[in-house]
Amino acid sequence: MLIRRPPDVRSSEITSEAQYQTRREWLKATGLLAAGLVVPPRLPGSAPGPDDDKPTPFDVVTTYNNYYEFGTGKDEPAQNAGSLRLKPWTVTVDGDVKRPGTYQLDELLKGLPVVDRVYRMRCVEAWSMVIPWNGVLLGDLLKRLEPGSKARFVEFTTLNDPKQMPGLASGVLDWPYVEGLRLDEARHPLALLATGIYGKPLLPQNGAPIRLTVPWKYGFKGGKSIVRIRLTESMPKTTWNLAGPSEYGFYANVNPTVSHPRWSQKTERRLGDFLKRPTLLFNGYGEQVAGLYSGMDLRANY
Ligand SMILES: Nc1nc2c(c(=O)[nH]1)N[C@H]1C(S)=C(S)[C@@H](COP(=O)(O)O)O[C@H]1N2
Ligand SMILES: [Mo]
Repeated sequence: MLIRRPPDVRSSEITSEAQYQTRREWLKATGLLAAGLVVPPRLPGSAPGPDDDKPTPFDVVTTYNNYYEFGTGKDEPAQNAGSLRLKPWTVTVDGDVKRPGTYQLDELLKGLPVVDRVYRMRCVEAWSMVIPWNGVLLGDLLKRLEPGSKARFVEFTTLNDPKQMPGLASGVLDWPYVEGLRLDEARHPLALLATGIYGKPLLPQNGAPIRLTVPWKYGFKGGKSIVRIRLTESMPKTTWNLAGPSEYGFYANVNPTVSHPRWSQKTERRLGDFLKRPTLLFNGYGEQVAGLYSGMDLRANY
């Protein structure tokens, strides 16, 4: 998704159908497929089975990351984020909200029910993972903070500390990293503020101590290491949208029929899989979330 320098959109992540055919042909030719020595690849377009959503191993989830404040390489966040100071951590709440303030994180979340959620995560770069999170519902926190009558959007700003984050020295994005949701999206019960992963406290490379996960949207909507939550009347100006408005929309709902200008979004590579799989509208969460967008043109509002 990087627009000024693309180190992480590897050609392996945008393997074409032609390459797919070649692999299949090769398997056939070597007789491996017929001999039952390899699991027959699922054909593109066939429905994923229940097994296909098994959690991506912990080691992969915590070493293959996008967190540009710690470097644009997938391995750099795990290498560079370990020393991130997580305590004290404050979150400033402002804008059109009845309980503004700068809160200690513990205080902000105290008493909110902690839930476990295993979510697919589809990066706009056409790879995906399945991640077991725990955390609090963003909707529960918003109820506590009481948005004002004019609030229609929620903006999230993430940590911008050059002393701790070597990637900030690069001009790869305009910092701080800002993301946002419409208020009704933010209140949807799938929108999670994650504070844990695989039953452990969240690791810095995954956005400790608190990050957003919005499983029906591309991964970049989930800002890591949040320090500010602002309720606004107008649509927040978000980092990736500002960087490449034709490539990264505000909505960023996973949608196989809306291509990125530089690659198709029809398929994805699930980390650990040999072959690509079809990408699902709303990342497979359409039954729950499609109603948020009824009457909206998803091609215009990508
Ligand atoms: N602050 C911040 N948040 C971020 C990013 C980032 O570079 N900086 N990358 C985003 C992108 S592109 C993705 S795909 C997810 C990756 O989350 P993960 O590394 O925990 O799987 O984090 C998102 N949140
Ligand atoms: Mo991403």
